[in-house]
Amino acid sequence: MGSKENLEKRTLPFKPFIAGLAVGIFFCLSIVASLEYMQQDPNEISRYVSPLTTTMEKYLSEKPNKTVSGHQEATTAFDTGRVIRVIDGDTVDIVLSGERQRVRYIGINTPERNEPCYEQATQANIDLVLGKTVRLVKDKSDTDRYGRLLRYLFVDDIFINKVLVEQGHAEAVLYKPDDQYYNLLSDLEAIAAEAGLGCHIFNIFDDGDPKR
Ligand SMILES: [Ca+2]
Repeated sequence: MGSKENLEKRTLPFKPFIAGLAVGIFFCLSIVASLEYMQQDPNEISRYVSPLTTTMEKYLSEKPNKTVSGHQEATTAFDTGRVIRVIDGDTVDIVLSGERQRVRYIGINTPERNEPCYEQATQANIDLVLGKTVRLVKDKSDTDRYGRLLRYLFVDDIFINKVLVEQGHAEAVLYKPDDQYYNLLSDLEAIAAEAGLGCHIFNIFDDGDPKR
């Protein structure tokens, strides 16, 4: 009797330990088994993950679309017309829906009629757009005080305002509030000035008088 009681007293503290160990082993085996199972069958993982992924993809794909369509409303609200006359480096006449409209390029300025390099800048503009179909893209303003349309011009993928600055035939000018490309155009003007391209040799772009 005495020895049996002693045996029970000795084994009693081990019972919770053994039970805990068994539970622990069971959990470890369950995790290992489920990991192996998932590794073996990737489709099984995707079956659980895909509803979440699909929701996320849907959300992500919807979100940029919303932004893009908002962006498109702002930047692709464009007209397409044909350039019938070039006035100077930054102004043209365009036929839009059968109507003749004068268009002033935004973000840039080219020399006026009485200034050096007027002929070259005008010729550069003629070479780029005369007789061509152009896309007219608005920034924020529609027209200036002279009733001219204020626009960025594109011939296919060629951004005309930008090319004129790159060539050194135009300077970048911030006509508020139309500032969408001002930083880009400023950087390109600095590069053209550094290279002494186009009109920069006449030093006419730093007079602080960016006339329209
Ligand atoms: Ca001008």
